[in-house]
Amino acid sequence: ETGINGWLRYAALPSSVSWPSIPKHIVVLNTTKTSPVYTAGQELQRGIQSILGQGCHISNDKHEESIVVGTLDAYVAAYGKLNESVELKGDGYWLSTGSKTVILGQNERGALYGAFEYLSMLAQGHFSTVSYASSPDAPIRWVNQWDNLDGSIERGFGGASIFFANGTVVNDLTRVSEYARLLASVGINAVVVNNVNANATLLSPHNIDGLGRIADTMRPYGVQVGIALYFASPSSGVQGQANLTTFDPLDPSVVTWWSNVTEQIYERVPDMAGYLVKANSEGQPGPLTYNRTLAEGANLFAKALQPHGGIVMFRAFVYNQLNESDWKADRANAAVDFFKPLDGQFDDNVVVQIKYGPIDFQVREPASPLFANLYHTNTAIELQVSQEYLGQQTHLVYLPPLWDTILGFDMRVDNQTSLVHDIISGRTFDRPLGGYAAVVNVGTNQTWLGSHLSMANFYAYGRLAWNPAEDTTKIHEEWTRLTFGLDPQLVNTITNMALESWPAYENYSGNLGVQTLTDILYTHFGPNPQSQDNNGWGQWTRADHNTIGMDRTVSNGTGYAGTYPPEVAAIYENISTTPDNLLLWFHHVPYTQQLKSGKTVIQHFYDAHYSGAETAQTFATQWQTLASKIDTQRFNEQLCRLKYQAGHSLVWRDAICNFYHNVSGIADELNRVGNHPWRIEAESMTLKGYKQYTVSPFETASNYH
Ligand code: BDP
Repeated sequence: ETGINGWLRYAALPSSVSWPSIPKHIVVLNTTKTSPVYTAGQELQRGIQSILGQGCHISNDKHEESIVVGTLDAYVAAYGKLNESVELKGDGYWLSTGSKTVILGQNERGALYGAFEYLSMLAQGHFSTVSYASSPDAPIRWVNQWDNLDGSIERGFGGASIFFANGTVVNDLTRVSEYARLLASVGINAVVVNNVNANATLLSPHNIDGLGRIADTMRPYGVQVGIALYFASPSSGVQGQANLTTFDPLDPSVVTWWSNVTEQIYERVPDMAGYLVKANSEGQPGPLTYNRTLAEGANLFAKALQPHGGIVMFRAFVYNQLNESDWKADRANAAVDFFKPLDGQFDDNVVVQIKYGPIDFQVREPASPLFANLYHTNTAIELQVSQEYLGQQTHLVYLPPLWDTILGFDMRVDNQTSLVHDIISGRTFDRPLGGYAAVVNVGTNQTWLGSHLSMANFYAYGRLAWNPAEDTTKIHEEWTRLTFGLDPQLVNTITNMALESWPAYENYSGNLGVQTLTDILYTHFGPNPQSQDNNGWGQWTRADHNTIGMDRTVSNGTGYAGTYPPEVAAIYENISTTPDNLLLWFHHVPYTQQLKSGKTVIQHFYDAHYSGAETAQTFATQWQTLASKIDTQRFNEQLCRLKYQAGHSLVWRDAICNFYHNVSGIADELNRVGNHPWRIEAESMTLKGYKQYTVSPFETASNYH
């Protein structure tokens, strides 16, 4: 198997599982081929055939023993009222199984979600009768692709774009349809198809037609298309559009330009989801270029979209490069600095899309304080399924436990319980819109993400966006059953590896809240601790010979701790109440500072790096115990990655330990650092087809080479 079907393989149930009789008729309450209800019927037929080996007949005639799928309204029109009182929110479904199985959506895609849920039960061998309603926690459940029109993908680790090549939309959209199927199966309702570092040429009439073809391909799955915009498009000379001399958001000609282009898009894509905008960030133009506020910039698009029902996802990832000699400058403060004063100034169809932490998708960050500072603004969280700083899919890192630390974090707004997931769902501040976005970056590789095991992150993202309270271990078990099989040993082993993976990665990359210590300047891969300092990106360890960590207190530091509501701010302000795993995020301390565990900071560094790398050594061997239970191709491909991770975790361990050993001059109590246990030196091997060279940064090689 290549992995192309992800968790939708519909593998035949093993002979050890027995099941009750399943209806052989599928009644589909909408036979229009572009309808998600029609898709649901097709999917049910395909799945039941494949999982149970049972053929089903699809029709819209009534049958006593049947699976009925459609919207709740269509059902009531055809069959009369349901016996139960069913309350569904937007996109929700009702599922009731038995000799008559009923799958009803609040809308068309809700019915499709219910059908996928039913098939997931069958594929996992669950046949007990159930009757329940399920509705998503939030209306916005999007993914962002960072695809460029030339077919490359920014931070994409699974091959080239499935959407674009040579400046335009590809002809063969088969993979786009398969992607929509995966997305719908976990409740994702829209995908922004192009990079946030956007290109204006997307807006040419030819490319608008291409977007139309993408939307037509995804519509049967209930997945809407959105696009990322280049703020300066009006003056970029887009072929087929007027070319202005300005992109000032308050200039009437600019306002007209955007409303014209938006109308053209809706003519071709009547259900376009909306726009995603990265402005005044990392060199991108934006409203600040004309001394207009970010809200004025966002509202420009909101007004163009409003008549069509579209929404603007406006990114809070706005920051200026900082001057490192200014020790009070702190990039972590940027989002609150920029957006808090604008609270209440955004139109109702604007959603501020906030990365989960204040910096940038690091292995450990506190929850972004911006979530707690916008009372009158819709918000969404931005997660990253692409493991940009987290091993780029060559390392196994199961991310949901990390996301959980943010989604379940209590901000104590106005001294009340206010979990991040309640803020983004709109509950806390009574907002009409909100939800989730994740950078996913699938590519043409048959595995989608480059690694079979990374697909668990994609799957779990959808499940959590639907229900953030769901247990992340259970989600992983479910994914494993669907992806690899029902054998309990297999499910336990892979889930165990997954649960160990984020703590291990944090341990061998960067712990105590010091961030990943990964190369920050360009690749974002592999250790490069010194690149964390002396750069304008503001991800600083502030390490010197005696001390380490960034003082973000109000009393002595950058003031960042004070951007949280008072109860949380008080916790982070003090070393004694700051959790160890964020100590160096908030405080600048001596290497000899004692942690709550009783260890010193530096000894914890050494121990954690050794222990993380040691755990990583076990992944390949745990995987190998499953050799007879997994098909050869997927087994071997994953094994290769896990072996790579085992080796690379040692590179990480030694690079970081050596670096801080050199800087601090403090010995490892266990005398391991510098001795490189388990490591096979390249210099002591016979090099065939390899040559020696000097490695940069030098810490990544034990002997500079
Ligand atoms: C950073 C990525 C960069 C993105 C940026 C963003 O390295 O490629 O353009 O985030 O989110 O993490 O805009």
